[in-house]
Amino acid sequence: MRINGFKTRVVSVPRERGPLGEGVDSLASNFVTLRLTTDEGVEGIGYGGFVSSLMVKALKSAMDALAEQTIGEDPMNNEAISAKLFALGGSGAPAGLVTRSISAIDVAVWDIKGKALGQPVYKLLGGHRDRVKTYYSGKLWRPYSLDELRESGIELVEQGFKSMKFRMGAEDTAAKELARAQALREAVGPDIDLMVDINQGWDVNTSITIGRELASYGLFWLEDPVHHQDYQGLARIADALDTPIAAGEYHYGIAPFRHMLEHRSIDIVMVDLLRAGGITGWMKVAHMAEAYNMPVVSHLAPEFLVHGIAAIPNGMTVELMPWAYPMFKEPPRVEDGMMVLPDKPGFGIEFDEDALDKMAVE
Ligand code: SMN
Ligand code: MG
Repeated sequence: MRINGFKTRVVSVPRERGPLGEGVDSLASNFVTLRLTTDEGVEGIGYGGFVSSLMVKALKSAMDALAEQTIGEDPMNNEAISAKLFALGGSGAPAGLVTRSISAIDVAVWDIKGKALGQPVYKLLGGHRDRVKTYYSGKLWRPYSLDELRESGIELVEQGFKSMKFRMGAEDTAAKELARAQALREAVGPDIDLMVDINQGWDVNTSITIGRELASYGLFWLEDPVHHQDYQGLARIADALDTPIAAGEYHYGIAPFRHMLEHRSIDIVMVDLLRAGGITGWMKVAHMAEAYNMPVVSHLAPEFLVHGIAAIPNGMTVELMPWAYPMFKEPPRVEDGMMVLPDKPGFGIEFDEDALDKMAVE
């Protein structure tokens, strides 16, 4: 079987306002959808995205140029395809749009592998379980007022979610930051797992000072308190606090995870699909984390990463960020707070072409 063609298109998908501020790109997510075809009629899908509207056309150009280079390749050879594309995309230090493009192509390649072999991707990757914990992450953003936090938290509990993530990191005093945690905890009660994402908003001392106060709200994890490359700073925070520190979403490729793990910067390893290099890179990080006795959590793209978390013994929970869901016919189901793996071959999801037509840019 050989890859014999591809199709990309740019779409702008409306969504809940947020995440971190108001303004341009706060009401829609931009994606480049990818269909990779083969001479045997098997087709794989993927997408690149989570980039600004300014960059999305450049992402499409990069993806087109790299996808062109997969023509004639055997889609079973994901490592060979990935190595070839990284070399062509700027061997040495590829990141940014190059990695995001290669990741999308890698996802489509894995979709083809699953469909050609008649197996869901999570089984090809290891098949550790067929339903996984999930937490809701598409609300409780930074621009929410305390009242909005309370109301949305209660709504999510009413919808059956036992676990959810909110945001802090932009208030001008520690008291205002802490008020957010207090408001949400009081609203949802003691039995709901609450994660908090700081999105690199604090420095080390602020993280330790506020982090100690946060302990009384029983948080499930504290995410990205400081700049993602401050490996030693994160390690100081992780040492000082009992609340587990989660980080990893901002890193491109696999080597930064080695540094975070060696420095004991984190307690929970968060891996982004599009920055890690697709499923191929994501799985390498997941296995590296296992060797350090650490759990892995997914970042964005739940429709694909539910397969990664289900495949591995150290998969902890899937981030339910529904931003890409309007592009698909049947996004993964959630039952009793658990995401259920589709039993169809490949990733078990299909683009909704009518929806894509309506959201197409140009
Ligand atoms: C996040 C990152 C990118 C887009 C939206 C939200 C956030 C998360 O850091 O962890 O979900
Ligand atoms: Mg985050």
